[in-house]
Amino acid sequence: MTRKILDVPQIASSEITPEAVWLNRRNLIKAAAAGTLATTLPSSGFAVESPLRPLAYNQGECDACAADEALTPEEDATSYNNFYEFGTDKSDPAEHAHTMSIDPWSVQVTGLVNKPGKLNLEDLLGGFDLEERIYRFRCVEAWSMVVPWIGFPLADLLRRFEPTTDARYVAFKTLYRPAEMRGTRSFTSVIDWPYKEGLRLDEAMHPLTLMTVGLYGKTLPNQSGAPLRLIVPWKYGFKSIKSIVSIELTDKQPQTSWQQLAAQEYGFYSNVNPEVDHPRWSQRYERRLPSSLFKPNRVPTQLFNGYAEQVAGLYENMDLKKYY
Ligand SMILES: Nc1nc2c(c(=O)[nH]1)N[C@H]1C(S)=C(S)[C@@H](COP(=O)(O)O)O[C@H]1N2
Ligand SMILES: [Mo]
Repeated sequence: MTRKILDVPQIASSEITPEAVWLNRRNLIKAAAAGTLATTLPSSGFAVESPLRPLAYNQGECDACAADEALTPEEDATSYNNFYEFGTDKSDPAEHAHTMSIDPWSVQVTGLVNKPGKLNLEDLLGGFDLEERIYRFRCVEAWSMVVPWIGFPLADLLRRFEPTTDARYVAFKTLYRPAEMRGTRSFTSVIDWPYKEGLRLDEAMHPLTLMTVGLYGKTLPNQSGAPLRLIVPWKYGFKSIKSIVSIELTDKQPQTSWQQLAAQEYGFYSNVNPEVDHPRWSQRYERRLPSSLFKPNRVPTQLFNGYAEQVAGLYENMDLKKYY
């Protein structure tokens, strides 16, 4: 698949269904005639590739950032994905996630907060100081990448809603819109939708925990979790929930999708740890993308994915084998 770097609305005709090609062409012709190109692209219901917008950001202050490691090429990071709402093959999200409409978008912030409320797309892209953070990202399936994410600390968001003194955990939910998510309609779909994740409040408030709105200088493509996803760099990738619509502060540890599916394999903490194997495979090494059969690019996995200095204190008296 070829990706296009877009800063003006364009249609990648190779990636959309024939109906959408037709519809978009019709709209483009109408728009060109009316001189209102940007506002007449349909915003919901049809397969439209969202234009990626360039973002203004600062270089993140982050001694832990993986700036000395080679970045994974953007093409790999955005064509080899997990986003089960669009299918279970690695190529499914890049192929099908364009069917999700992300504008308008809103995120509800509820539960144990003094000021419950919501944020819309403009608030997310314009209401916070954005910074770039180059992080290692390690999937539980033992592949990994190095990505320049753009976002803001989750702590900045949570503080605006004022968590109460009873709040202990943060529960997240992904958009669930079956009409736009073919994977959720599939007979082979195993997840009890919507996709759910959670963090302890101190993990959520940690400065490395990033609310992410972009990568490689631009807004997130849909397959990467547009318009807003979590990135928790010291945990396995499935904790980094995509396309978030709900954030709820709670006093009880929330149920997560992967725990619900197989609690003995996927724990609530899911900290990257080469000493704690998955019941069905070792976690000692990882395949750094791009990785192929002939050039696997195997690198040793690090405790807390290399962020131990920053985050080990969160788990001081905990048995990491028990709380996997
Ligand atoms: N809503 C949702 N979020 C999700 C997933 C998913 O299937 N649905 N997959 C997770 C997994 S297993 C991983 S490894 C990362 C993958 O992120 P990436 O595709 O940007 O590499 O997203 C995580 N977030
Ligand atoms: Mo993953």
